[in-house]
Amino acid sequence: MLQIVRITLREIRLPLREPFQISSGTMTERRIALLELHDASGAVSWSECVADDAPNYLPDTIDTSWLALVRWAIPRVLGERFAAPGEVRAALERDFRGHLMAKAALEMGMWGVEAERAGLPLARLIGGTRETIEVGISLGIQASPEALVDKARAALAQGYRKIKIKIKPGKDVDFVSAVRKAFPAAPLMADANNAYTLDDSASLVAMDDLGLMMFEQPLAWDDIVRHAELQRRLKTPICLDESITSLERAQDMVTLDSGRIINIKPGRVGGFASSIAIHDFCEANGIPVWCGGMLESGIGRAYNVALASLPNFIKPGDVSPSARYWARDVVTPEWTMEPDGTVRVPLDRPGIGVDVDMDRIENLTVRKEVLGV
Ligand code: OSB
Ligand code: MG
Repeated sequence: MLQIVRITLREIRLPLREPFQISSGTMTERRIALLELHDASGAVSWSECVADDAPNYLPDTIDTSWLALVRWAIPRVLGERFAAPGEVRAALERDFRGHLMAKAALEMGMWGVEAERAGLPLARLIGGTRETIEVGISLGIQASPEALVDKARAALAQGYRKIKIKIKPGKDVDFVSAVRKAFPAAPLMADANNAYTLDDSASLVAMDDLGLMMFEQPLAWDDIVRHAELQRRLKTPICLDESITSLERAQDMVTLDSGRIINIKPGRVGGFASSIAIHDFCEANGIPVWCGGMLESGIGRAYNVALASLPNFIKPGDVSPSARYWARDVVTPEWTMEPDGTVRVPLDRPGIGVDVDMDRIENLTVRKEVLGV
């Protein structure tokens, strides 16, 4: 029986080693909300909210998520008894719309606590079958095609199994073509973060013969219908990210053929129960999935690694090692990548697989709120 008696919410600020530019904005520092969850049994675990400062990815921000957690989500869970973490989602969904990133942070934390309680690695608790995860890198928009080629060369030399190139109109065909020309056989893909409309699909069509693994979320963040029209114009599979916020949206994608691959980010879909449901549905329908990332600290990364150990995560995920993002992470050991481009799933200890560096967290904390006893 899970029973959370206290949650400490913290906001930390973590500067990125280099700015990360996507079509809708540039990030130089992450504002990260962390949850420390205490169970009545004495088990403790941590989780992370993926919402950032601005609503340029989805509507959620760290400040709206904080409010949703304090005012609505945490009060539904605190002191309540749950037979299993899979039951938390229903408690958070009843008459409570949206705020999926807040719900996900709390729900995932309950899986982390249950893993501690049960004495199981998180990956094993959820039925993960992999011992290693294949890793891809997500490269932000660069100043020139030459600069991008240099970044891609360095990433391939480090062993990355997939290179994802952020694009937007005017920073697309020349950039992606230059990388393809330099590395004719490399596993490449492009992510537009909603920067296109059907009217300017010509540049996507112009990249259709570059042998890309997929185009990620070219059209609007909440669109399913227009992506189906775009998919009809392209050979390259479309992968949806922003548009897939639930199992139902994944079903819609398959019904309409709006895309053929899904990027699952647990923080975007409301947590692990929803992620697992989407994973299982995709597996049954021949849709490959991979685990996306939101520039998480080592705490959120632990959940992504555990999730990506499920069997239908058959394409490399955006689960780069700590050193890709941070001068120093908030966990020990930090997440590392092997020379063959894989991250090891921590299977030798219960829980999320890493220790939280409390001194570092205290130093980085800019606000804190304690709920419960
Ligand atoms: O679209 O996948 C995205 C980061 C912030 C917001 C949106 C996205 C991303 C990434 C980063 O691509 C992937 C990573 O965490 O390495
Ligand atoms: Mg994306």
